Parts: sequence; structure tokens; C-alpha cells
Amino acid sequence: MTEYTPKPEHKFTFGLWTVGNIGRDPFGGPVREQKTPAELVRLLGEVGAYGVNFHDNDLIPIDATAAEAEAIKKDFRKALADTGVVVPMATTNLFSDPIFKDGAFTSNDPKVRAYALQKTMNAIDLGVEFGAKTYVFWGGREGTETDSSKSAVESIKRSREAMNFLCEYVLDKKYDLKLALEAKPNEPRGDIYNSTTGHMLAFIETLDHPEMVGVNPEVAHEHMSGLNFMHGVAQAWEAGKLFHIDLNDQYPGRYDQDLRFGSRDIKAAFYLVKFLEDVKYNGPRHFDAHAYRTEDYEGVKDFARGCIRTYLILKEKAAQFNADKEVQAVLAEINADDGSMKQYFGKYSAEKASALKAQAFDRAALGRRGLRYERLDQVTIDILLGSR
Ligand code: GCO
Ligand code: MN
Ligand code: MN
Repeated sequence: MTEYTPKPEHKFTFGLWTVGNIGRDPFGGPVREQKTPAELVRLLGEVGAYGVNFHDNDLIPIDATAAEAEAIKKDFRKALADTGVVVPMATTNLFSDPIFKDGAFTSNDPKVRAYALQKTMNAIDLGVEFGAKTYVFWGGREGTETDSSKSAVESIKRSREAMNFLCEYVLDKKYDLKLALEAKPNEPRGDIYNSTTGHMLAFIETLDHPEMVGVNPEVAHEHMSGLNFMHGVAQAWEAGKLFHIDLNDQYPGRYDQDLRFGSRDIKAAFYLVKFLEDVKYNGPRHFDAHAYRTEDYEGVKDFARGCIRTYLILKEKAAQFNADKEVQAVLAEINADDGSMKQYFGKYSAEKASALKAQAFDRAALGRRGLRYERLDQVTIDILLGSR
């Protein structure tokens, strides 16, 4: 039996807000006491995490004095040094304070938009101070409940202007920092702009510095929309835009659950892990999830260890799938190519087009061919259930 021990090269990370989640929900107050950032780093060290991420205000409360901020940073830095936990990513809280109730970069109020830029620049400085190489933007309140209130076109323009400004800021400061945009369809707003990874990929191409900006797709956010997460991740990867990833789980059509990775849709989680491992994704594997409200801090550790363990088990299953002779035989069969169509593919030419128009196809025979996907899927299930 493999040990499933996390190693630094796996880059398993957690946000301070994930293991630090105190179990508050819309129907009830906290069930766990608040731990300090330094205590959370020590907890992460204990479960074998490689890194910790934070929102500016996870580390420094929004109304902390300069002296308080210094003291918190000192403790945090010491905990990082003692545990070897690193900070690969940081982000801004642009959603908790009442000032952001109608959004940050897309607020109708220019004072709110300007404050959001100021807060983000400060938060970028803080992230870079602790070594962050990726900066995430999740526009949790960049949306509406009523579309009478905001122009959807103006909101996209405001988002673009903000991202262009912040890219220039990063360049001006000569920070070694990539920016990653995280989409979510709704919650906390009724509807959020740029609601899927696909929307974000299109939006990025309209920026002044698209090369600096990629995506941070999250399992739950795409599952909330009923989408195939791995397909979105693959598209981002193919575009060279998979800068970061948020791993968790989620039943479609429900409130935002942030379940332990792989705890709900094990098959989707398997295809995702297989994809990330097959393409050799080497960015952080960030678990953006939290423990059930039923748990104390021992349960929080169970949750964090569970995320890591499930990932590593699925990684092993992916290797087993790739090495399986029957799987490989079916894949070879369904991908068979006798080369007879080769001349029709690739770059267009008028000659190619007219030759292709003259080609005869045995439509009925091609349509009759069984593809053996039932067998392939059952083998996959057998591998996942451990009976193969
Ligand atoms: C959510 C989001 C957040 C972001 C975080 C980092 O659903 O609340 O996933 O957890 O990932 O703000 O930007
Ligand atoms: Mn989320
Ligand atoms: Mn997230």
C-alpha cells in the first residue's frame, strides 16, 4: 500500500481562509474558535502542506494599526520559517467589507472603485513581501441582483480598466507576479460577471497585457453551473493560461459547498487529476475548501489530510489507468488511423477542398462501428473502485 505522503513537488496549498474557516453559515454562527495566521501555518505544517495563501485581511485585519500589522507579520514569518511552509499565492478581499456591497471594480460609485484599486495595490505589495508569485482575482461581488442597477457592458469595461491599471502597477514595481482570474457564476451575488472560466479566457484576450494574466479555475464554481470542470481546465491549459487551480467539490445546482476535494464526484476528480498529471501541470494544487461545520480542529486536520490523500490516490489511479493493457488496447483501436485521410487535414487549399469534396465515404459502415466506450468506462470504474 502506498503511503500517500505529500511532498514539496506536489505543491499542495491551502488558503488561510480554508483551514481557518470557523464554520459560520447563513443559518448559524461560528462553531470553531478563530486561530491566528501563525497558528494556521503550524496546522498546515502538521498536515504536510507545501504552501499557504491569503487574502490581505486574512493576515492583517482591515482596521489593524501599523504596529498591529507588524506584530502579526512577525509571528506569521516565524511560523513560515519554523515549518518551511511557503506563500505561493495571495489575493485581495474585495467582498467582506460593507463598502463592497455592490462590487469593487464594477461598483457604480467611483470612490468605491478607486478604493478597490488602492486596496488591491496594497494587498499586492503584501503578497509580494511574503514571496507570492501568483496573484488571484476573484470578483465575488462584481455582479447584480437586479440588472436595473448596472450596465453589464460598462461593468466589463470597468473590470478591464482595473486589470489594465493593476498590470501596469505590477510592471512599474518590477514584481515577478502572474495574475490569475477566478470565475464564479453566483454567490454571494445573484449573478456574477465573467461567470465561467471560458468567459474569463475571452476577457483576458481584451486586456493590454494578456500575457501577464491567466485563470484560476475552481471545481465548485464550474460544477455549480453544471459544467465539466476538466474540460474548462483543459481549455485554459491549451491556451497557456492555467496559472493556478482551486480544488474542492460541489453538488451541481446547490449553494456553494466547498467540499473536501473528491468527496462528491470521484469520477470527475479522477479525470481532473489524470489531466493535471498527464500534462505535468506544475503550479500549486490549492485546496479551496473547508471542513464540515460538524468538525473541531482535529476534524479540520482530517479534512486537509483528506484533500491531499484523495489527490494522491487519484494520481496513483491515473498511473494505473495509463499502464492498463486493456485500456491502452481500446484507446489504440479507437484512435486507429490508416493515413488515408491525411491529405485532407491541415492548412486549407482550394485543391484540398475540391479533392475532399470528391472523396466517397461509406457513411453506413462508419456509423455502424462500435466504439467500446462502455467497456472503457467500466474498466475506469473498476480501477476507481479498486477491483482491478
Ligand atoms: C469563493 C472563492 C474564494 C476565492 C478566494 C481567492 O467561492 O469564495 O472560491 O474562496 O477563491 O477569494 O481569491
Ligand atoms: Mn469558491
Ligand atoms: Mn476559489
